[in-house]
Amino acid sequence: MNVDRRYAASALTCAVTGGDVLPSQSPAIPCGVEAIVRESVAAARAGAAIVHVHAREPDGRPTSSGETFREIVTAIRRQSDVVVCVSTGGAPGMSATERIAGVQAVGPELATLNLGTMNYEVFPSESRRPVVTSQWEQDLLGRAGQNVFMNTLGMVREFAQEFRHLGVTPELEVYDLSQLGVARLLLEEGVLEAPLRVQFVLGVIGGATSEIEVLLAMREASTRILGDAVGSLGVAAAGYPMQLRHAAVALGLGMDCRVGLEDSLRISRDRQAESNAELVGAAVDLARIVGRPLATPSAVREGLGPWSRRK
Ligand code: KMH
Ligand code: ZN
Repeated sequence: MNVDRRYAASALTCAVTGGDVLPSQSPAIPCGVEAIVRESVAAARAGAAIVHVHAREPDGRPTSSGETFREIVTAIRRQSDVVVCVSTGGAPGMSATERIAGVQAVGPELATLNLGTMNYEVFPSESRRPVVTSQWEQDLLGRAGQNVFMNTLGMVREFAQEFRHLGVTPELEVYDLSQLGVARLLLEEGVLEAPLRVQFVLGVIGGATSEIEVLLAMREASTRILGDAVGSLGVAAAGYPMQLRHAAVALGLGMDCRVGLEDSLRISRDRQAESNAELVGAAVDLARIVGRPLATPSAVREGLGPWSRRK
């Protein structure tokens, strides 16, 4: 990657709903096609160049239905030129077949490729468990301490092959230093091709923590391990205040960044965000304050990798 990012634009992603946070935690989490589309379009209008999309039923339950993903993405495209990134992270308990279904149904411009198997806990201890109202949320909380995010090397290779076949650019989700080694292996094998889109996901229990020093260490390591193959580097950090602190630092460094309700429900210490657009608005303000231009959706499209059919 060109290390002189002094004047470069940063791409802002909004992760609008996710599969981990629970609707009982915040009324702002969009559930059902209509709400997910509405929040995505509003996030784009507020300044996000990319929306990162999971699918949920109207009752909030995460779904892997290809049809639901198709409805969401078709409706977003009708109203906005935002770049759509479909998640293959899915939600706790989904199989590999379920997790790739949205990508197969939609053939999006971007999709996530998670690089390693790891413990993955959103509500690890009793004190961090929210009060929930529905049975499926109770069941999910009941699985605390047993959650493994499966991303075997075989799965990652299969997902990557499918992406290539469908013309989808992978966004590499990197939760830990070890996963940069996986990216290098896949690059050497020809399973992945430069330029790589790398996104650090920090602050998940089971992955690297979210101190700013960790971001700087991962950034340094990615340059050493992947060298010029890195096309873009971004960060998504979990929770308040780290989501917005990382956005500020990433924007200062000319990196990409991600905000949104998937990763953090709060806009300040004592208030929940009312919408994804509010979190995007905060990141847009930070970009303005630190003098960082934000990439447009078409600039993001131009930087997509060699598998993209939409270049
Ligand atoms: N929920 C994030 C911590 C994905 O969707 O592929 C991880 C994530 C992965 O966004
Ligand atoms: Zn996600």
